[in-house]
Amino acid sequence: MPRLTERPAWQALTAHARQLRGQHMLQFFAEDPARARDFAAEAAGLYLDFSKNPLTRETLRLLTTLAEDTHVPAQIGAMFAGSRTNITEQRAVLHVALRNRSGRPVMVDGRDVMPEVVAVLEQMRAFCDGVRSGAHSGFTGRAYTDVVNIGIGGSDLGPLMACRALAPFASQKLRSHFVSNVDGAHLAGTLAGLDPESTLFIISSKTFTTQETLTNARSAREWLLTHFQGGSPPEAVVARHFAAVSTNLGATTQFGVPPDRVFGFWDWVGGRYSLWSAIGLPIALGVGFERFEELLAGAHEMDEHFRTAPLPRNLPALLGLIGIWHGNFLGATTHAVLPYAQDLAWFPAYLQQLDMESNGKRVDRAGGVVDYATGPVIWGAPGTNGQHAFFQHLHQGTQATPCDFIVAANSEWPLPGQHEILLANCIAQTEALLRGKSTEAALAEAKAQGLNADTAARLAVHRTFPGNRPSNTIVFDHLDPRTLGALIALYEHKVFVQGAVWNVNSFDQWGVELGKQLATGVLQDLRQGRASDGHDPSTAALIDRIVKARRKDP
Ligand code: G6Q
Repeated sequence: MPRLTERPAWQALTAHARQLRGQHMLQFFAEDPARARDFAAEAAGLYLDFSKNPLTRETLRLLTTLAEDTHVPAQIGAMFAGSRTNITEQRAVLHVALRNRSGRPVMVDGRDVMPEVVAVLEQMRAFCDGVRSGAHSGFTGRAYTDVVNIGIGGSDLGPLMACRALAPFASQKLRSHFVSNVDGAHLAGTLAGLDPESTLFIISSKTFTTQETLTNARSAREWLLTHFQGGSPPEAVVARHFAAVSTNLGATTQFGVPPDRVFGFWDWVGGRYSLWSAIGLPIALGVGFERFEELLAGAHEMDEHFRTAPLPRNLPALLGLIGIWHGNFLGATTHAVLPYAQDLAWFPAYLQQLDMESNGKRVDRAGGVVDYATGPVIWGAPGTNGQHAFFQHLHQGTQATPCDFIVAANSEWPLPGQHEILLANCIAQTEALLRGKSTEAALAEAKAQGLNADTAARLAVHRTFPGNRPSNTIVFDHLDPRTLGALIALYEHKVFVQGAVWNVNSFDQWGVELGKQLATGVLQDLRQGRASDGHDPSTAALIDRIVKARRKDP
């Protein structure tokens, strides 16, 4: 099989990019009156406008050929069919089974996993109903008022992002908190405002070996037991104030979590794809189990679209292929995610993990080092705040950064007038990035402001915007559980499509595993008060410098 970059479809795209260089998107709109209509697609309540990208109908045709040539449709089918898509860990990739509402079986090694999936969902439903109704209570019989999720990475970012995104739907009686960092500031700062008698901890860890999570969990247990000391049996207290989500049931029992409060999941669920499993328990507790099911249903609707829609109308495929166009043929190295929604404040960080951990890979599935760019740097922040910060770079910097603008037409909050302002800013930014402002227009504007001809001419060049800057816009009616489910699934599958074309394994994360191993030796050095042999000189000097500084600290 020829290398990816040597394939005719790749080479055709390279030549095509050369032809399009220097052309302005406004020209594409002028030449193709149906562009705005045809360069948009809709599924599962999400409307995607991709017309403000520097591409033509021919580009889309060539990108689709590339996807077909790299067997993207077959790879999609294989994932849904339970193949061992994660080849380095020999695991199926079946987060789609967790939200499978179709009644169809999902087979792994000849066995239908759906009965187990449904059983854990039912266990979650019973627990959520018990906590929310007050039937499950703390050791002294007080209803829980606060849920603290202790987890990190995939066991934190998904539920955190979704809980914040669905804040308008959350119970006022049950607040959710997320502690991930081993920096004591995170746990101590969170616990400072809480009452141990009405606090429920969820330890979320697929492996139940992650240093940060177990350290925070032990400290939380100590905080709890310190409050209850004097007569109360510690096991009984822990049993009423802890639940756990893990695949390591032996370790959760050892920690003291009773089996009926342990929620299992499976090795075919990757950490960053796990919010649909019991890792989503904080979401279900916050918004109620029915709404959690709506989240699953929205994701399932997107799954069905992804599985069946032809590539040119397939939203995740379009987003993925457009990203490949930017990264591999136009030279973009980063991608901005700009939700015009304060409730989606954690969405860029969530996508950062989803995308960068999945496709931040330099070796293809056959073990060869790739000679093309894979996953870009993902970054972003909610609008309109970003406009007052980094948008300067988007408009007038030397690089054209592809952006995704994400916005709901309606607000869930009781200040409807403000939402129009938010919407206007979002739409205006995409227009400004497209159109820019010519030097002549800037000059006329400066003169109209009363500046003299010299000053106006001097400033006009600084006030010029090249335009022709790319963006996608994703619009939906409401940011509700169903839509959020579809939105997350859209990006999960976008990442899948890109990994499939780049021929990388999007479902392992050896970079994270390295982090899990590395700190052990340095920790020993810090504890023994000097750098041991074997470090490079810089690391040894850093360890010694920190040891010295800590000795001064009383
Ligand atoms: C996600 C990664 C990683 C993982 C965390 C937490 O895909 O594997 O972010 O989720 O390292 O791992 P545990 O859930 O095992 O504690």
